[in-house]
Amino acid sequence: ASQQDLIAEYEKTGTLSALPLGHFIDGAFSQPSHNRTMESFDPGKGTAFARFTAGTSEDVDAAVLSSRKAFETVWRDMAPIERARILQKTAELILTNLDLLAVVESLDSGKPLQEAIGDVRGAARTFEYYAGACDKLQGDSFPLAGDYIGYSIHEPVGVTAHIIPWNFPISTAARGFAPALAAGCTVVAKPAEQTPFTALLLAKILSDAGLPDGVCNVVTGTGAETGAPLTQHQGVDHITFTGSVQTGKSVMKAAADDVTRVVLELGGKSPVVVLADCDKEQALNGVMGAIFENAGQICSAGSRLVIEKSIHEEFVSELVKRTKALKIGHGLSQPELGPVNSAEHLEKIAGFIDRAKDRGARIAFGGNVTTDPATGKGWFFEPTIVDAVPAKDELAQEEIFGPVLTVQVADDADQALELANDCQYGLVAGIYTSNFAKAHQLARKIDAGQIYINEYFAGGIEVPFGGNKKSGFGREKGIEGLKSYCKTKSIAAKIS
Ligand code: TXE
Repeated sequence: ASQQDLIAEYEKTGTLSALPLGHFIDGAFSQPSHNRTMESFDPGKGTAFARFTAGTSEDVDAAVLSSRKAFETVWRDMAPIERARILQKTAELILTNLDLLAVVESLDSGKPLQEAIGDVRGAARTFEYYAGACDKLQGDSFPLAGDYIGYSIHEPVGVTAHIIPWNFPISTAARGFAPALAAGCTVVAKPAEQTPFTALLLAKILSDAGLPDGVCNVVTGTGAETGAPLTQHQGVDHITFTGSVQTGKSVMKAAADDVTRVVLELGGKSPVVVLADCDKEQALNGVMGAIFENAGQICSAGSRLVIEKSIHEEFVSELVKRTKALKIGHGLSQPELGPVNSAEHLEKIAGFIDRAKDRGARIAFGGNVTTDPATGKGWFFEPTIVDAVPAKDELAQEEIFGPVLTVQVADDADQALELANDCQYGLVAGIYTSNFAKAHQLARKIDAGQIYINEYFAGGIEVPFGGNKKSGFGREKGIEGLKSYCKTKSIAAKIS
């Protein structure tokens, strides 16, 4: 069905018939065990639109067992080029199903449809990238004395667990599944309970592309009832977790119990450093996208503008003008700013701003809970700019995960660097300047996993991604992301 047909179906019936109800285990959708289901909500309306299975630890056991069997009997030893063909076919089928995946993603998460389309295209690109890497996982050889040889090979780590958040459901699933599968690992995924559907649909697409049964299983449900049993499971060899710092810590503890490998991609409070010599138009566009894309619910959102004093007033007043003009609406109405993902999350965002107002914060624009102007419904927060925030203020230190930009004023580039680093997180930093040397000096000195110069969110699947400090550790994407799913085995022999 086309985008228009799907949207018409949703408007007419309040749901979509293409949505599955069960887990995806052993190559098929299962019936909900014990008839346990829960609701998924449309954040743009604040109403439920579909049900899905509330999994249990028994379901997790079944999925891990299935993945273990598939790992040992079929996937680990399949020729890399055969794996590559399946991943390449998956990339193609994701694009064939683009309309369905994008409409479901937009409906489930609330994000603007055009952003969801970008995410789905990105997921296809991720599979294409790792398809090409399957048969290039080369080892090394080592220079030993004459009568010895030494070499290394990269073996798949085994069964990999993927705990997926609600802000980028299909992107995060693809970013984990594709390199894991390319390396020869099998997958058990637990999508967020707010957004379960695209991971399920992706598992079905993988199966349609020829992935053997059990190589990719998806179990839905809450963090406590399915996520925790999965991360604690002794049959799991590697955990990829994307989510909050608090849950990340408990995942790391669970991993420690069994000495399981773990990659943690946690929150951020990323600075966008704008220096007086920048290209203003470029910087304004960058700052707007960095904070208002996906309503600021991005781990790498540029949520702190660190701006040089001499251009502060002029820059912020132009930002306010543009922010005022943003078209707010339901994700499927192609707005510039959609709702936030849940009622609880909206409350959390509002709490940050209410406390800031009590402290006398300078709200340059926005600052209130609102609704879709077309319907008076949904979980929306006004795009918000808070000016001249002190470095130690909660707004400059804590992840809000909403459309709220905190402005910090710096006397010069040195102070901008200090402010940029004065934070518990270290995921991303943006730099806007026309001075090449200054840009790269700052890039070296800012403590973050990735730096974007003169274009926020620059880069693609080729570039490794991950955090420093409380933003986590381990890297996803790129060849480094693939290596995370491999164990290096060194082999040395005496040949005389
Ligand atoms: O995260 P959780 P929440 C940040 C953001 C947001 C806050 C809370 O600031 O406001 O976290 O969001 C699963 N064992 N980020 O509560 O709890 C859960 O079911 C195993 C940043 O949604 O971390 C979901 O699938 N799994 C972030 C996933 O963990 C558990 C993206 C994330 O949920 C579990 C999302 C447990 N004990 C939120 N408890 C980013 N880095 O992009 C929950 N889960």
